[in-house]
Amino acid sequence: MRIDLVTIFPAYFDALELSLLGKARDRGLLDVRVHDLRDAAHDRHRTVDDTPAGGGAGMVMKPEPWGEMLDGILGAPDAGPDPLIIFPSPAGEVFTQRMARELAHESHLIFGCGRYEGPDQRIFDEYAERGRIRLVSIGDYVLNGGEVASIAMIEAIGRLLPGVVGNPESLVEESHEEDGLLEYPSYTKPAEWRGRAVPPVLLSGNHAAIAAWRREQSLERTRRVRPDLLPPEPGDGASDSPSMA
Ligand code: 6GU
Repeated sequence: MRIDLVTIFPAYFDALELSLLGKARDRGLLDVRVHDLRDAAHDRHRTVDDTPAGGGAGMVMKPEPWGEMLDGILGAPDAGPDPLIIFPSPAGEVFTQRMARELAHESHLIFGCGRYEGPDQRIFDEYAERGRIRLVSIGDYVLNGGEVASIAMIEAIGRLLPGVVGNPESLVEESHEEDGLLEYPSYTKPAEWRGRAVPPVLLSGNHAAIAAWRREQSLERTRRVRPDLLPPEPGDGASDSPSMA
């Protein structure tokens, strides 16, 4: 997979040289290129922002540097056949494991990292007309820019690429995978630490009992901290609430 990143803080993406993703890059599974948006700003101060039309607080990113940078990436001879531009934004659709799985099938992603109030709307309009663009949020809170959100998404997507994670089975039994439940708790040796024992069933060698215990732990944890992930129980529907009677 090819990934281009456009940012005014390229150093954020040094983190993508570490760990599994760094190894995936060394092995040619992932081709990451970081572009400094200021390289496409040609005034003496390399200005990328300006005051909002109509007034108000904050600054808006000027369209010209974004246009030049994105045109350059999209028009390069080695661009993918149908690149997808992602603009991290708290105003976007919410990123999920399902979206990570979808995006892992793309051949070329371009992450546009906005700062301030984000890019001029005409950037979205221009590139939506010329190709594919999505605004994506990583959750209901506000970051200072798209860089950290991009790193989170790239890690979630990158680890799903074939060959990136050594043992593909370790991808399956995880929170949000397969059954949509949270992961069960994990233990290792020693069997007792500070008076706390590993649950005996895990040392029993009884694989069916272990699987049943893990399933129950997943369900209990999901009910407790993320009941929104569980399928609605019969009788939970709005149509059979008393107020609808
Ligand atoms: Cl993608 N960007 C910013 N700036 N804040 C966010 C976000 C993205 N997702 C959640 N908060």
